Amino acid sequence: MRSNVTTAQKFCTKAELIDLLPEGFQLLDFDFGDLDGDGDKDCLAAYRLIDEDEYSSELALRPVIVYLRGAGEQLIEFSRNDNALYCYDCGGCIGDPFIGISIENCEFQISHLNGCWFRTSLQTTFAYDSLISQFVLIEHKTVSGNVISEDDSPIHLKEEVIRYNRKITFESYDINVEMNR
Ligand SMILES: [Ca+2]
Repeated sequence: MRSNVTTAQKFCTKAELIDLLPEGFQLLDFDFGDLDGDGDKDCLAAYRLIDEDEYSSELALRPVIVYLRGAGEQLIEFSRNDNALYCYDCGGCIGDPFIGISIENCEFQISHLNGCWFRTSLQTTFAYDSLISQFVLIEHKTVSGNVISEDDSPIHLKEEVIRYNRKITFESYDINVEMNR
């Protein structure tokens, strides 16, 4: 009987995550779920600087951290990326393009939305690769189009999915580099 599962899951609360806050940062979003397929709930968290507005956007770090549930039932930082989120004013008319992060079926997603009349939503998906014990880029999915019709014609949105070959690790991923290739 895996008694540790029940014990671990009862700690999956925001309070548990607050104890892990990097100094100087506050939570943007978080989610709990099994990321590495061992049945124990792990955590994904996105952060912003507490005084973010006092920094120029290119210097304002927005880390995303993967925490895996260790043998001692505690969350342990496994992987960090400071370049997986767009900057706080990179969303065009929308301003802050960050939508959220989520965990589903041992994968996790980072979602953005930017633009004005022409808007693009972007969902970036990573998954755990047990061969290299790293999270790797799986997919970029964009949905874009004019969201305001000038002549009452139907709004047409274009969906595009780019699949990756698991060679880009989460830690090495840079959203600005990959989206400008
Ligand atoms: Ca797990």
